[in-house]
Amino acid sequence: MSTRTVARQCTLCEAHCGILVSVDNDKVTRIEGNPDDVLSHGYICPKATALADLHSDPDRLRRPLRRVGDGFEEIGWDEAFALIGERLRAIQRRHGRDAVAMYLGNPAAHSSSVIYGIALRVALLTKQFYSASSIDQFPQEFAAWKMYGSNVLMPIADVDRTDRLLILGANPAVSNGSVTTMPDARGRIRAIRRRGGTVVVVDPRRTETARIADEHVAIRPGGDPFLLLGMLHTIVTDDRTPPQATVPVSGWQELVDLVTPCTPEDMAPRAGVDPDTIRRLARDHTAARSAVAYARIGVCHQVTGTLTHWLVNTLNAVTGNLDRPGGQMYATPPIDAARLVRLLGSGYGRWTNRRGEHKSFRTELPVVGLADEILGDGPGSPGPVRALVTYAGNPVLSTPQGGRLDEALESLDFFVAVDMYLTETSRHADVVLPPISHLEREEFDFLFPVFSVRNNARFNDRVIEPQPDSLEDWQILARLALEVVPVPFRSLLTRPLRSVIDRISPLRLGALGVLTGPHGVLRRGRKGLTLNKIRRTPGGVDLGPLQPRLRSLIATSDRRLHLAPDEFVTEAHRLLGADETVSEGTEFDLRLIGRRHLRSNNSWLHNVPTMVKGRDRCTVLMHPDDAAARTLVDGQPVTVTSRVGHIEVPVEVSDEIRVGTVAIPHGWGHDEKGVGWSTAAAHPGANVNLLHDPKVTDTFTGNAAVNATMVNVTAVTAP
Ligand SMILES: Nc1nc2c(c(=O)[nH]1)N[C@H]1C(S)=C(S)[C@@H](COP(=O)(O)OP(=O)(O)OC[C@H]3O[C@@H](n4cnc5c(=O)[nH]c(N)nc54)[C@H](O)[C@@H]3O)O[C@H]1N2
Ligand SMILES: Nc1nc2c(c(=O)[nH]1)N[C@H]1C(S)=C(S)[C@@H](COP(=O)(O)OP(=O)(O)OC[C@H]3O[C@@H](n4cnc5c(=O)[nH]c(N)nc54)[C@H](O)[C@@H]3O)O[C@H]1N2
Ligand code: SF4
Ligand SMILES: [Mo]
Repeated sequence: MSTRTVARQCTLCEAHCGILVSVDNDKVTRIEGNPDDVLSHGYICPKATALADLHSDPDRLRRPLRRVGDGFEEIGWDEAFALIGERLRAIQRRHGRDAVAMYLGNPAAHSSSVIYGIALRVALLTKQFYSASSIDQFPQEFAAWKMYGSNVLMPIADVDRTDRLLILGANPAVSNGSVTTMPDARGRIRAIRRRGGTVVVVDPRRTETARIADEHVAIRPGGDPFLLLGMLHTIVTDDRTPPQATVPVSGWQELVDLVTPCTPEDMAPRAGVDPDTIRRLARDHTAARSAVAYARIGVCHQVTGTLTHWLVNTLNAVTGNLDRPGGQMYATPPIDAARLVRLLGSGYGRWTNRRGEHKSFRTELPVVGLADEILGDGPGSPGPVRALVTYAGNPVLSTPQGGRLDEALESLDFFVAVDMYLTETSRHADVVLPPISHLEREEFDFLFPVFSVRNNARFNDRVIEPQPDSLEDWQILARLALEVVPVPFRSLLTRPLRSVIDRISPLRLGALGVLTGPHGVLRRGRKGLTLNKIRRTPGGVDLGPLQPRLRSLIATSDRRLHLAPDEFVTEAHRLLGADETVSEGTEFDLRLIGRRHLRSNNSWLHNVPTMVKGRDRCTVLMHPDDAAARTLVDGQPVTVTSRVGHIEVPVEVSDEIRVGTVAIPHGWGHDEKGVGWSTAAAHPGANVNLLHDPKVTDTFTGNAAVNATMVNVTAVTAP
């Protein structure tokens, strides 16, 4: 038996494209798109092949590491767990439960092991819990909670059936969709136009998505709430009949009162979009047979993140496009995760960070505050957090800390990183626990079918047998949970408890979830799904288009859709009355936004040679007029300075970006000592998050607002 082909999904980003992996004696010889995959139909992006490089990467850790002096040595798993257990238990005994913090990163969400990440969090019983969600979709969740009663009820865009797609602050042609899982977003967008529909992209940059759309609206960064208020003004002025919806609606009059004074003429300067365009966008949204506004990271990363997502959802609802084909909808996934957890509550405001600036949401605190919770007021008076566990995250590069997180991690009493690399973050750890590679996992994803544009059930077969004495994330996390939970007679009980836990694999839980889920045999009889049935169907099982189901999901106490939650209306009034000219006329004259590249994925694919070959990608993108005004030329090294930091990158001159705006990608800055990424070290780039102020956040959630930081750009002066 030499060459085999295994069907699974690429687990690098939310699209989870179906792939066929050919293996010859445990060596991957080819990765290609699976034409039979029911969601991606053969599409893959260039990153899929990185899965093989990641697996064979000599820099990838295979054994646990323990810190000795400035370096690390390999140790056995049992020894590692015993050491961690002792230290974490001692710290919690001495300083209280909240002395141990936990951070859960993005790839955690791409594996069913995440269930055990949550189990570890519960076992730690700490209020100091953080995740990448607070530099990501917190605003979207908060808006969903207030409008539909649960943070998990974020509606998704039915792109495969819509007649009009209005995209704000997302670049799906590169990202392949997020909180609307759409592999081959390019193909899906082209299909809208082919069937006679229209696509409009609202973005300060003429993005890869804008280039294949019917229209690009180059909004001013942060201008979205004004654009949306102006559109809603037009809609309610044209027709004051309350909207029809599949559930009863409240707040219509409050919404009308709010938007009536927001004329497109008044909104135009603050949106950076002319009044006629605002009116036209509004009328086209209303007139289309079906239409959906879809917004993502570009608007989450704003001080107005929550407010903007509320207005986006409201625009869809008032034009009759919520819970109907072609509009904003909810999936009916094989494991109905949203339905199962929607009544849990949002945990908003149950506790705060030590200074009382940030409220807990989803029972976590925003990650922008983590460094401060560790460092406190300095060496004599540290913060409440003395130890940290990170799982699949690299917050040193991915969160705005003004450089303080590096220092904070170094000052911890104890730090455990569950990661397969020595990263800018895990290099500070006392123990690093590496899981097996993505291709060694066998699993059933239960999260992204909740956000997919078409209902589907797909299995991930194992491609390569893991080496003996290696562990999966969930096994590592379950062992950690056992180590930290206060168990009487630990030495006697650990072994039997371990054998019980070993049997509760995420796969077994998944099988149960499918069986009892909306498509499962328990509900549908013999024709229904089991995990085995899904496993035997290599491209997955197609479960049909999205279905209206808000009526059964809505979780507000009065089971109404809330169009105008009080705090949003109040905040909108505050925003409309605010003086926005404060930051203008200062030494910082450019607005910095982010950008993503097809061959990059946050911070951790830069060690794969094929992902970093070619032109330098960590550049500051600048309009020719702005470059000329500063006598800068393409490729020239420049210093980008904000109120809290400065970095050096080359300038890239292009008219695809709006005048007055510059863009730098995140996830770079691999030049720290002790990082185990040898390929990445050869073209490190710079960490853009050193420019972002952790104090600038979304008003409601504390989500990092990294998309309108004021900066200046100057030529690097000779030393
Ligand atoms: N300025 C700016 N900052 C941003 C963003 C932005 O647009 N602009 N985007 C933000 C967004 S949306 C996100 S999601 C965050 C991401 O932020 P993070 O999740 O903190 O960072 P990643 O770069 O995804 O790092 C993932 C880490 O997990 C490890 N890893 C990969 N796979 C696995 C696995 O299967 N198991 C384990 N245990 N480890 C694994 C990798 O080696 C890497 O160290 O970044 C955010 N930061
Ligand atoms: N290739 C690749 N794919 C990825 C990732 C990756 O790093 N690389 N990361 C994955 C992750 S973790 C996530 S969360 C998703 C994110 O997926 P997307 O949300 O599609 O991410 P971005 O490409 O960052 O798109 C954000 C867009 O917002 C624009 N923007 C910035 N400020 C504003 C503003 O004020 N208003 C408006 N209207 N637009 C603005 C930016 O120019 C940018 O084009 O992508 C996922 N997919
Ligand atoms: S878009 Fe690319 S990285 Fe994302 S799942 Fe598909 S192949 Fe993988
Ligand atoms: Mo993300």
